[in-house]
Formats: sequence, structure tokens, C-alpha cells
Amino acid sequence: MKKYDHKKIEKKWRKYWADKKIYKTKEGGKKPKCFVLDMFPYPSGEGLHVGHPRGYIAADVYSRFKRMNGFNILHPMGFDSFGLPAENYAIKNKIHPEIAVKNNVKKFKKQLELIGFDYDWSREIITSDPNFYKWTQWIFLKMFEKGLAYESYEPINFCPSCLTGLANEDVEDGKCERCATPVVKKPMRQWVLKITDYAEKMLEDLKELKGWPEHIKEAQRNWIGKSEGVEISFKVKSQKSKVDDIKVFTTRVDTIFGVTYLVIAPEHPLIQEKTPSTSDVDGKRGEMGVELKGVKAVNPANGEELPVWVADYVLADYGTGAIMAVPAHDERDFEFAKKYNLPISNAALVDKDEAIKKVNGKKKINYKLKDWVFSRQRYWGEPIPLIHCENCGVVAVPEKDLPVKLPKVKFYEPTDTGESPLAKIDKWVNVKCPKCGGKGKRETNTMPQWAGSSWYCLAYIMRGISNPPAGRAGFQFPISKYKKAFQHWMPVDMYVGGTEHATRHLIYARFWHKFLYDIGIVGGKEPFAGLKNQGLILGNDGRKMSKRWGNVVNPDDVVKEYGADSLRLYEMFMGPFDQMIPWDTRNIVGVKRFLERVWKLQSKVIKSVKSIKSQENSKLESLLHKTIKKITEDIENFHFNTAVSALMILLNEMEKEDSLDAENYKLLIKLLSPFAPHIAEELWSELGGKKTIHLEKWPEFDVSKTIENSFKLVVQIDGKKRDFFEVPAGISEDEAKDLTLKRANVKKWVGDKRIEKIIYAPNKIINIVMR
Ligand code: ANZ
Ligand code: ZN
Repeated sequence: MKKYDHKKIEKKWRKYWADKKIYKTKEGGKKPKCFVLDMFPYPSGEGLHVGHPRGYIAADVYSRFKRMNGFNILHPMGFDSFGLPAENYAIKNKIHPEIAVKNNVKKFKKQLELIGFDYDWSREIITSDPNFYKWTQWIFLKMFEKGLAYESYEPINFCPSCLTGLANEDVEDGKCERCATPVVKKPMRQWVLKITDYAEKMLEDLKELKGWPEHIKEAQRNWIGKSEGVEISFKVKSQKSKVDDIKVFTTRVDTIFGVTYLVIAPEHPLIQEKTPSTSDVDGKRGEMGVELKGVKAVNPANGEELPVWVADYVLADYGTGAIMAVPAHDERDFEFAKKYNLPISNAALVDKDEAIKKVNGKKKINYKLKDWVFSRQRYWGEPIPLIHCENCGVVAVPEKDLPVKLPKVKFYEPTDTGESPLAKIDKWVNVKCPKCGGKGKRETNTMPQWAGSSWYCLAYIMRGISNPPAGRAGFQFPISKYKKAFQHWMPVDMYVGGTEHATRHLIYARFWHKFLYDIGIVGGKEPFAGLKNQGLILGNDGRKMSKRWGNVVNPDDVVKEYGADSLRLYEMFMGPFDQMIPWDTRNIVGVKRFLERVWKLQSKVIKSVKSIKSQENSKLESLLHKTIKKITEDIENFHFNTAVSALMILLNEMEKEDSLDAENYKLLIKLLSPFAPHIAEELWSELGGKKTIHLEKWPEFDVSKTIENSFKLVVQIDGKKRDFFEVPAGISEDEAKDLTLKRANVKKWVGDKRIEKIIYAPNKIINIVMR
């Protein structure tokens, strides 16, 4: 028997798979489809560490398993290469982003290829490829056409370090998600997508997403933040004020008689005209409050005059930017009232409907979700395909002129003028208006990094359709060419990635997909039917893997020393898939040893045509059926760690045999094949397999053989039935007594009394006699 030489085997089979195009997705045919998708990486300069492939390996195991179960698999891979991460890397390393992306993609692909994934690389996509982003631009133009993209001058989140405006989703605890610099509010011209038009649909359709983890749906619900309340107008009494009422939004109109003051946000219009007395509010964060002197508001329910305060616990961009304060019922109002000695009223609550009528309130629904600030003042993104014309205003670039290519430039650093570096490139900026031929200027803002990933799943489908010149496959107008294929392949059946996308990418992608559904491009409302999230792999010191901590493990090194199959098996075995877990290279050794034992088991194989049905050893037969059942269900549910341990148990039992039927050994190899595809392929061909194991049929099990023979043992104590429990058939008298005495119920009844004798009636009853 040859030695298990992982290096030789893995290289050989990867070449074979590529040469024979084993994983190339075929269009058509009778098999049911299964679209397995990974959240694609942005190609950072650091390359992959061992934490990254955890999700990819899981998706790979799943797609291989589904393929063996008769599905036509689409499992593609690509790169999310536009946006801040790629650009900041380029700036730091003084390499043009285009070149950096090229280099990094190459590096990533090399690393991915080492791990033996079953991707159909012929469908690879790169979001910064003009053939790809012309569609990103096209979808934007459709939104523009439908009034879903609008220009705005509202103050937005701005990162003073990245020098660009940000969306709400890019801000975490008031800091830029990329560089952790505190963001500031800055008024600037921007393009905004009306995602709020889809808030209700996005909320409603979460109910249909049965294949999503509950916590992700909950995060989306909170992010959308639907709140039903009432808008009430309070008349303002003041000689100077031009504003004659303050509108508040409340979800507790029943507390209207308990209102003792109003609070407005520092950015409220009432302040703009009374600057002198309130200027000291600005800039002070926290629970600072200032009374607006000389202004009173009238409670419409009882005519009471109320003081008006300014405080930043009231947010300018939620509801109406003003509240009615009810310190008796609201905690924040209570804290505030105590701090500033404001009255607290315990007035009775009123019927809701009655209160609404009384104050002439308007029912309103508010969402926490904000429209998506969609422009960045940065170079490395999709140009927004619009032209500003002196005569016609904003004009869309015609479809035939797409893509609007990002111009090649020497200087791509962000400017501090609030404009994109593109604004300086006169040759690119100055164009003729497509409508009137007059003087026009291109929009110089670019799209955010989340644009491409909002629709990329469809691009993989497009790549498989038409057969135009190399390199441009599947990226041609018109869109109607692809509709049938979208119908066929969508939705994605299983989407695998990290939880950090719960309220960003997964919100944006659902929004775009719903829009494409509304304009008749795709046939379903939701892009991702199934979703699974992997837990983080930490460094062996328990910290997040990072260069900074020096705890990064490179998968290339692991593959070299232990093999891709060991890496894969270890990552699936290390713990429950969705849980965070530290890396421990020592444990790979154990997994490698397991593979070596599988390898050695060859020597016991006797070639025969017996199937498991004719096994003489019924214990092994039953274990085989149980193992098939367990692994089948475990892979379906992403319980990979328990699937691997079932394989280990099966191996233990097989090793105990003097000889092993070839058919049974083949079963073991098939069950192993999604996890360790290279060694499985080698052993399969050693056993005489003519074609790849990965297109073999997944083993079936016989349910009747998976059921343990067992019975309910009844326990009597002094003649009274006190307990019963399930025990295996044929259990010995000693075992039965032992198990019985360990039962909590039995202990309770026996207490510290002396047991006279125990009588066991096999397969029926056990009697404990004390007196
Ligand atoms: C009176 C009241 C009494 C309120 C009470 C609550 C409890 P959600 O569910 O989040 O929509 N609110 C309204 N606009 C606000 C703003 N811009 N900044 C801060 N707080 C604001 O909560 C709505 C409630 O949050 C509203 O109902 C309002 O306070 C406050 F016992 O009005 B309530
Ligand atoms: Zn014009």
C-alpha cells in the first residue's frame, strides 16, 4: 500500500477536476437546481487567513452533498473589489487601486484554489470590471427613472478621515465603520436612494424567509424600526417666532394629559431663528438641555401652556425632531425633568382613539430606516451615470453609452473640497448633454462599496447564458436575454457568510432585488431563500485574528503541511458552525491522523459485490444506516461537526473488523467525500472508480435499520409504579439494575432506606423491594 501523500494527491485531483470541468454548471437538463452562494470577499492585500474559508468550506461541503443528491449545482465565486477597503489599501501602499485589485485577486484565487473548492470559475465576476459595473449603473438608472434616486442637500454623516459622506449603515456607534474616526454631520450635495419606499415590503416579506436565522431577521426588523404613532401639532405662543406650531411624534397619545414640556432637537427649525439664546446648545453632546425663553407651546388637549426645551436626546432625523415629554411615563423624560427641575404630572391616561380625536392627531408610521446615501466623494467606485446639463438639468447617460468607465488617473487620493477626485479631470467631466447636445458635466461622485454586491448573485447567472467573445460572456444588453435564466436559478437556495452583513448588505440586496422584481426583471421578491452564518475563527490566543496581534494563521502553510483535506475537515469539526472558536493547529494533527486511518483501512478491503443489505455483521449494518442518516441530516442543517464525529465513530467500528466489504468501504468514502474531496477521489479510483466520486449518488439509508430496538422498562418500588424509561433491547440484568438505581426518581423514592432485593423481569419490569 502506498503512503498517504496529500501533496501529490491534492495536486493531481485539482488538475483533474479543472481539466474535466467537473464543476462547470450546465444549463438546462432535468435535474432540480440548487444555487449555493458565498458572500464573496473583497480582495484585501493581506490575503486569506484560516478564518476566512470556514464559510466557504461549509458552502462547498453543502454543494458537493447536494450535487450527489441529484441537484444541478450553481456554485460560483467572485470578488467585491470596489470601495473603501480596496482604495484605502491602495493609498496606503501607493499602488493604483486597479493594479492592487488585480494583484490581490490573483493572490486570493491562488489561495482559494489550494483548498479544493468546487467553484465554476468560468462564471467568476469582479465588481470593478466595467462589464460588470455597466449593469450596476444600469440598475441605478432604472431607479433614477422611477424616481427612486434623488439629489439631496441634507446634512449627512461624513468621515473626516476617509473624506467622504457615508450612509447610516456605515456608521457604528457614531464612528466610521472603516477607520473608526468619529463621523460629523455635514451638509453636502448627494445622491440618495429611496430605500424607505421599500421599508414595509422588506419588513413584511421577512415572514416568508423561513430559511433565515431568527436573529438576522430580528436585526433587520430593528434596523427597519417600524413604529406606529400619532403626529400632534402644538401651537406656539411667542412674539418673535415665525414658526406657528411644533409637531411631535408620539407612540403614547394616551399620555397627552401628562405632558409637562416639549423638547426639540438642536437642529430643529425653531432654533435656527432664535440662535442667540441657544447657541450654547451646539456642540455639546450628552443630555444637555436649554430652555427656549419666551416660547410656550399649547397642549391641544387642555390648553395648558408648556415650556419648550432644546436637548440632543431628541434626534433631529427621527419622527418630527420634537417630542412631547411625559416624565411620569417615559424614563428619559423623567431623568431630564429631574435634572432640570421640570414638573412631573400623574394625570390619568385616556382612551386612545378618544385622545387622537381630541388633539386632532394624525396617525403616522415612522421607520428608523433612512434613505440610502448613495454617493461617495471617492475615486474607486462605479461612476454615477448622470450628466448635469446647463439646460436640461440632470440627464441620464443613455443605455448604449454604458458603462461610464472610471477614467485612468495618476492621482486618486480623496480631496478635502467635498468633491470626488474625478472632479479635477476636465477631459472626463466635460461632455455633451445627451438630450440637447449642450454643455454638460458628468456627475463626479461614485457609488458606495455596497452597490455591486446588491445584485451580484444575478451576474453569476448572466455569465452562464450567452456565448459572446471571451471575457465578455453574459454581460450584454438587453436585459431581457437573461430573464428566463433568472427565473430558473433564483432565488439563491443557500447563502453562506458572516453576521456582520445582517443590516447592511442583506438590507441593500433585498431592496435592489425587490426593485428588480417590481420592474419585471426577476420573478421573485426575495434574493436569498436560505441563509447560514459562520462563527468567527479566533487566533489561538482567543483574540480576533489580526496582523496586529501576530496570531494570523495562513491557510497556505496549513495546506502545505497537513493538506487541504485536513484543513477542511478540521474547520468543519472544530465546533458548531455558527459559533466563535479559537484556532488550534495541534487539533489538525488529530484530523490528519483520522484521514491516515481511513487510508490504511484499504488494506482490509475485500473486493466483493456484497452490499450492506447482505452484511453478516448486523451491528455494523445498523451503524452504517444510522451514520448515513445522521450525516445526511447534519449536512442539510449545517451541523458539520457532528457529521464528522459520526464518520469517526463509523471508522472505529470498521477498523475492528478483520476484513471489510468493498461496498461498505465505498460508503465510508462517499460520506467523507464532501469534506475531504481529494483523498476521497484517490481512494475511489483505487477501488476501481472510473469516474469522479463527486458525481456519484449519495448513499441512501433504510429507516427500519436505523431504529434501535428498545423497550420501556417500568420501575416498581414496593409494588407501586414509580418510574419508566427507554433501554436497549437485550440489556443485561446488571446493566438494567445499574441504570435504574441512577434514576433521580428512583433515588427520591428509595431515599436512605435499605434495599432488600431487586427483581428483574427481562424486557419488562424491575421491582425494588425495601420492606
Ligand atoms: C410621549 C411618550 C410617552 C413617548 C411615553 C414614549 C413613552 P419609537 O417606538 O422609537 O418610535 N420620540 C419621538 N421622536 C423622537 C425623536 N426624534 N428623538 C427621540 N425620541 C423621540 O418611539 C417613539 C417615542 O419616542 C415617542 O413617543 C416619543 O416619546 C419619542 F410614556 O411620546 B413618546
Ligand atoms: Zn441638456
